[in-house]
Amino acid sequence: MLNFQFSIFNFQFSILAKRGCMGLLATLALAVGLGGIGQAYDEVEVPDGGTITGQVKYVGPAQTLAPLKVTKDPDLCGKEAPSETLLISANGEVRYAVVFLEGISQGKKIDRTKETWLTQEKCHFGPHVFTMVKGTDLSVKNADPFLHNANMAVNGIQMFNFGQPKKDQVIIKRVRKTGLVEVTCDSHPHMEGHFMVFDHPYHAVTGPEGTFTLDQIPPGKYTVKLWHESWKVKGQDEDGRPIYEQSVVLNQEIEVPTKGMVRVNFELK
Ligand SMILES: [Cu+2]
Repeated sequence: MLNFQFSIFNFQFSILAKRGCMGLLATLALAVGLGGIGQAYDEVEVPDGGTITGQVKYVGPAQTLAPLKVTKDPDLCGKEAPSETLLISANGEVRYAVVFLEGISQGKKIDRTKETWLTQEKCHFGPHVFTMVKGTDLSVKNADPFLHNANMAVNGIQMFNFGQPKKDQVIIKRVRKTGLVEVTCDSHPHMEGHFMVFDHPYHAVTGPEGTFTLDQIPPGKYTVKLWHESWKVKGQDEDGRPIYEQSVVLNQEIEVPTKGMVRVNFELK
């Protein structure tokens, strides 16, 4: 078992080092935290569940992320695209952080009717960050009148890679692995997005005001985790676009009261 894990470890490292996109330690921590290793999730009634609510704020030095250079299809996509890597409101609230419970093995039912969409429009993946549940479908749409492809790697290992040459073409894929997925388009190197796949329903992405809520949680002690893709530049690609350091992962230990609420705030700096 240890040997097997070690070989995966090395494989992930080689891919990640090549892409220069994300840290190995963060990947491994997330692989465990997302419930991907030898753990199942049981759906039960939660009559006395509690709620976790909170906000993510940026308190570090002022940041101005440069727009990304666009090298293809400028008529529709322009010559530059705004960066969505660190979106901070005037009050310091951070959008597109993922907040989730680590290693929860039992709780509320999973809503499998919820649709998950990823749209390629004007050379942009939207939404930039989202979450979904393993065993549900991801619908990928190309809204542009030229070729995009969606190249998806989960924990650094390729999961899907398909082209979409036609406008309004939709391809639906069932997602069968948990983990952190990086999405890129080989035709437009500035395009990128991220999503996380869980085997449980306790995860959320912060909105424009940096807020999140996780509800119907069985009372008890938990680790709440935050993931953010990172905004700290460590280099540049061949077209001058930034390459960022490893993802930011924060933890907090909390206790969810019976039918009560606990507030959890995170600070990025
Ligand atoms: Cu593209």
